[in-house]
Amino acid sequence: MVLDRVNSPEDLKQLSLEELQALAEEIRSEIIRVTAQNGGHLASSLGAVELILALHRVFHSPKDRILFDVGHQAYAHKLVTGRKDRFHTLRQEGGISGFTKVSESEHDAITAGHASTSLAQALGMALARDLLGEDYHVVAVIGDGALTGGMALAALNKIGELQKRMLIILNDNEMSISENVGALNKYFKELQIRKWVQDMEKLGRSVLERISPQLFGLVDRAKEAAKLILHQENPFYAWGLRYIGPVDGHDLKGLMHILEHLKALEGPTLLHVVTKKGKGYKVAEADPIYWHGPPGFDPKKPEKVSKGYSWSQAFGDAVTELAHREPRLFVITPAMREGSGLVRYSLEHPERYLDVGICEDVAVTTAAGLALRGMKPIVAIYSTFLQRAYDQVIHDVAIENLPVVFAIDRAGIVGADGATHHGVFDIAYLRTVPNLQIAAPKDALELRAMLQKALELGGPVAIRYPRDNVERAPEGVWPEIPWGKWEVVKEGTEVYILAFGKTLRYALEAAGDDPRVGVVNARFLKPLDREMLRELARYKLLTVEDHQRMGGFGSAVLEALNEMGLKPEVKVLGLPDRFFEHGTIPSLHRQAGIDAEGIRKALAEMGLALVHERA
Ligand code: HTL
Ligand code: MG
Repeated sequence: MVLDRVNSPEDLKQLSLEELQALAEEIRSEIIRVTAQNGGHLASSLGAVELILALHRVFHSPKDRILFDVGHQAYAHKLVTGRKDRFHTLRQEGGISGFTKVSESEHDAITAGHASTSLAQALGMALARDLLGEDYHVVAVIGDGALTGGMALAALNKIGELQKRMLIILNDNEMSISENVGALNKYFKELQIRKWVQDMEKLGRSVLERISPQLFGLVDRAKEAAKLILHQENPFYAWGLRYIGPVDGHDLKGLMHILEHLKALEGPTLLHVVTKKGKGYKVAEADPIYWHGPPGFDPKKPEKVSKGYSWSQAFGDAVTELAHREPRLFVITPAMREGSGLVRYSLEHPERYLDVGICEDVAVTTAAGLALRGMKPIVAIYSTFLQRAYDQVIHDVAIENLPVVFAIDRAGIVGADGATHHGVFDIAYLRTVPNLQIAAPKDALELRAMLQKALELGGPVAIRYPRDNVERAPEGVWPEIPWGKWEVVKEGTEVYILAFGKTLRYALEAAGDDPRVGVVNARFLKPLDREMLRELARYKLLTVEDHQRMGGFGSAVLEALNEMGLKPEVKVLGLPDRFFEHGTIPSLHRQAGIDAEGIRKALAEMGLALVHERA
C-alpha cells in the first residue's frame, strides 16, 4: 500500500505520478470502508481526492494554509495528514471529527461545519500574513454549494478589492446536497460548455472533420450557441480576481501542473475545478444526493436504507397537505430539501417552494418579503443554521410582527456531526425576541395542530423538533390544541417534571408509575402557560430540555416564577455551559444528564430517592 508510506503531506513529494494515482484509489477504498461503518460525507469526499492530493503535493501544509469550506469533503486530507490510524474513529465518540478542526490537527487551517466561511477566513489569514511579514500560501477550497452563501460572495468582493495573494479553488460538482441553485451555478455550467466546445474545436480541427463531418457540424453549432457566453465578461474578472478554468478535477497530473504555476502568481486567483460528486463509487456517482451523507451501509452491496419516519418527514407531509388547503402557504429551504423532508412538497407545490441555496439569511428575509405582501411563508430550517439568520429574524420579521413560521428541525443534540451542528442554542436566542412565539410538539399530530394554528396567528412562530423518528400521523387528521396551554400527561403528588419537546419521553420513562411524580408536556415556551405554572408551583418542579441550560426553557420557567413571586423548589436540567463533540445522541444526552437516568438522579436529589431505587 502506498498509503502505508504516507504519514504526512511531505511524504507525497517523494511519490511518482503512478504511485499518487494508486494512492488516490487506496484513499477511496478507505473512505468507503470507514463511511460504510460509521456513516459520513461519502460522495463529497470521494469527489475531492485528486484535488486534495494535488494540493498537498504542490503546497506545504502546515506552513501553507489549506482551508476546506464546510470541511465535510476533506477525508482524503485527514488520511494524508497523519490521521490514517485514527480514521476508523471518524465521527465516533472520542474519535476524529467529520469536519476539519483546528484543535484536531495542525494541518486543519479552520474549524468548519457550516458553509461559506473559508473565503473570509482566507482573507483574514492573508492580511495577517502580510502584516506580520510572513511568507506562506493561503488556499481556500470551496464547493459550488458553499459559494451560494452570501458570506462567501461578500468576502469575494473584498478579496477582489484588496488584491492579497491567495488561491481560491472552486470545487464545482454541480451539486449542493441537492442539485445546486442560483445564477452563478448556471454560469458555471455555461463555462463548462465553453470548455467542451473549445476542446472539441481543437480535436475537431485535427481529427473530427475526418472521422465525422456531422459531429463537427454539431460542434460548430454549439460554438455558435456559446458565442454569447464566450464574449460575456467573466464575473470573477469583474470582481478583481484572476479566473482560470474550468479544469478536470480528477486529472492529478494536470492539477499538479496548473497549481505549480498558480503558486507563483501575485494577487487573488480563482481556479475552477470540475469534479464528480461520488467519483469512483458507482452508486454514489449515480445518486449523489442519497450518498452525500449516508448512514452506515454494506460496502459490498451498498443499498439505500430507510431510516424510519422522521420528524422532518412528518413536517413535510403536514405542509404538503396544508398547502392544498391554504393557497398562501409558501415553503422556503436554504439548501436542505431532503434533510427537511421537503421532496414531496417540492413536487406537489413547485410554484410555492423555494430553495435559496446555502443562505439562511436570504431564506428568512425572503420570507419577510412574502409575508409583507400577503403570503404565509414557512422557513424550514435546522436549528444550527438558523443561527446564521438571527438579525433577519429580529430585524426583518419580528419587529413588524410578520406571519413567518420557523419550522426548526434538528433541534437539540444531533449526534455524529458534532459541535458545529448541535441545535442547542435556538431557544436562548429566540426567546428574547419580542413577538416571536415558541413551541415544541410531543408528536406528529401535535406538530400538525401547531403548524395549522401558527399560520393563523398573524405573527412569527417558531416550532422546534428534534433529529429523531416519530410515529406517522394519519393523513387528513388535523387535531386542535389550545394554543399556549400545557398538558398534564401524568398526575403527581410531590413533584412535576416539566418537559419541553423531545425530553418528554425521558420524563415519562423516569417517572414510571411513581404516584408522586407528575409529568407535564410543556409544549409552549413562549408564551409560557403561567396559569398552569401557578398551579404547579405548589409542588417541586424539575424542568428538562434538549438545549443549553443557560437561557433555555428552565430559565424561562424560573423567570416566570420569579415574576409571579412564587418560590417552589426548582431544578433545571439541560446542557451544561460547554460544547459537546460528536457522539451518539443517547450517549450525549446521558453525559448531559437529560435522559431518563439523569432525570431519575435529579429526582433523587430532590428527595424522591425511592423512584431511583425502583428503577
Ligand atoms: N447551511 C450552512 C450554513 N452550512 C451547512 N453546512 C449546511 C447548511 C448543510 N450542508 C452541509 S454540506 C452542504 C450543505 C448545504 C452542501 C455543500 O455543497 P458544496 O459541497 O457544493 O459546497 P459538495 O458536498 O462537495 O458538493 C453540511 O452540513 C455538511
Ligand atoms: Mg458541490
